[in-house]
Amino acid sequence: GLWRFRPDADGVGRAARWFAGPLAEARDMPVPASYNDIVPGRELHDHVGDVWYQTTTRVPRGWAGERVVLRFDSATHRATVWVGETEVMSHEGGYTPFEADVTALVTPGEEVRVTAVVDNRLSWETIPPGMVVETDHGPRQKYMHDFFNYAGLHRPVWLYTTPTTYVSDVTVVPGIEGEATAEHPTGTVDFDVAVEGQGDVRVRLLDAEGTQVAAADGASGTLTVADAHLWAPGDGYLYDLVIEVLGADGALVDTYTQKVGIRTVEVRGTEFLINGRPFYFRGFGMHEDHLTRGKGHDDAEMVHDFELLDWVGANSFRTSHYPYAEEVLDYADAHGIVVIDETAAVGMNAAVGAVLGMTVDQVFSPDTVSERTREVHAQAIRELVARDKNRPSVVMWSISNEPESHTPESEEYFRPLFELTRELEKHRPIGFVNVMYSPADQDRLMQYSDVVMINRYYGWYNDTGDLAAAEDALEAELRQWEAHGKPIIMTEYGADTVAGLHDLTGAMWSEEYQSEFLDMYHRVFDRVDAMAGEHVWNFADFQTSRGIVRVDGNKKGVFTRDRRPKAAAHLLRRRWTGRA
Ligand code: ADA
Repeated sequence: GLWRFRPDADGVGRAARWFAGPLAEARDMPVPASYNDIVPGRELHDHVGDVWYQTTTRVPRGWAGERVVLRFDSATHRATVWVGETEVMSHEGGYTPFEADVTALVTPGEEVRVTAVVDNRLSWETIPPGMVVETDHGPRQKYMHDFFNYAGLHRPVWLYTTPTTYVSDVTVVPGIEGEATAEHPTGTVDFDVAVEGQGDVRVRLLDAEGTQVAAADGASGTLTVADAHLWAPGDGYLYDLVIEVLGADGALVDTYTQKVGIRTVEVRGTEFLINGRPFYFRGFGMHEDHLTRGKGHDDAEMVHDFELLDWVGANSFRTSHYPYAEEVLDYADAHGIVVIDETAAVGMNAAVGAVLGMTVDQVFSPDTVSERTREVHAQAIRELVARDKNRPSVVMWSISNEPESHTPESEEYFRPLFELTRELEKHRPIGFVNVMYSPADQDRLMQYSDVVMINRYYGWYNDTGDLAAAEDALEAELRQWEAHGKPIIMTEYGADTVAGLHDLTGAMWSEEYQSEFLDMYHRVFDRVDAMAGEHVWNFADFQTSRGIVRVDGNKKGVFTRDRRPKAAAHLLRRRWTGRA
């Protein structure tokens, strides 16, 4: 709902103990939403530093005797939270959840005051990196990524309960016995349940009709499902793993239901296999980005975007360039949409930084992106995997978008992060997204990646306006990558396009150019056997910062920011669905 809100440019709020009482001189601010574009003018749009949020809510009387938890689905980029006057938690990283047990601080039947201070400042020790420069006109936020640094409480905040003995975690790893492509496959579900407190665990697997298909006693083991209905692209079939915790007297003390999709993911040669069948990624790099609410989650906007993906014939997307709201992943799980799940490690590239107005000689150095950044990055990977590990929609992790990847320093930075991701992840491929400044003959990171993911802009930033030259250059580079013997996914290709601008010569920025540009890429993809996917940049136009020369944001969307189709959307629909 509406929270009380107040920016704190001078950082006086903590010293003045603003959390200790009702927030004075506050205005109303919706949650979830980015705060930046709610109020006209630049004050909040360009705000640098802390903002304060506060709300009061009544704790239901029926919660007596329960454990009460306060959960923020995200706070961008770091936050500290108080319940009443007690500080309960702090969190770094803008796109993953955090929570605290607040049982001792709330009284069922009475009101509780929650205050959060949220800081949007990026530094060399945040993911994504950035910096704040002090100028005569006040602080300015500089960052090396091409999307607006929306901040605040973009996602829901929850007060929820559990019993005092409760299921605290569960990991499921699905599999298929024997031939994955068999007509009646036998599915397996490895499970591992953690319980806080004393209790015996019993698990039951129910199909979508609620019929029990397997069961077991114990906190870990493997369930076998004869004639399993597999989770597959376009068919988001989910089983319910019902976890029950039984007390000493055999009474049920907690129950938790985990959705499970039975499917396998495997890279074999240049093929990306889901359930043993080659999968070709069709879709987009996207953004959480809307008018007014910025990155704020909204179910109506989300469902509309998914309907547009379906209309255009997309089967997948990448969460460029940060973990998306959990509601988005829930929808993908339930509808069989395939997801490449990405951390917020975007902009670790000095060349990209230069384009975006930031001058850095070398992006990996003790003074810039360093070992300290790597610790924060590692934590971002841990939190992402912990959040999304059980999702059938997630078929691959991307641990960074477009980092410098041709220098020894970049290899030294990333090698431990690839190792960490492999330790955390037992059954999915992992990778990163290569930038055009680190081409095939220079890259040092692809050896650690299961799939070649590359972003290319031949015909836009390179061979600008010359699609014939771009076609040759693109094919030549794809042939080099093909020699790696791995599947290739073009994770970005696109041209800025002003909706409604038409030109008979196919001039850049026109709808004609965008269509010819995409057509050219598709011709090349169809000639290269190792291609395993095409994700157009971008699904929709999106907001960027003032630090980059753009007209009203990035216009590479095939839909406008208010989701009207450009001509290219129809072209993609014809290619991906065969329908006009
Ligand atoms: C990069 C980057 C994107 C993007 C694109 C562009 O490749 O990965 O975030 O905005 O450039 O449009 O320039």
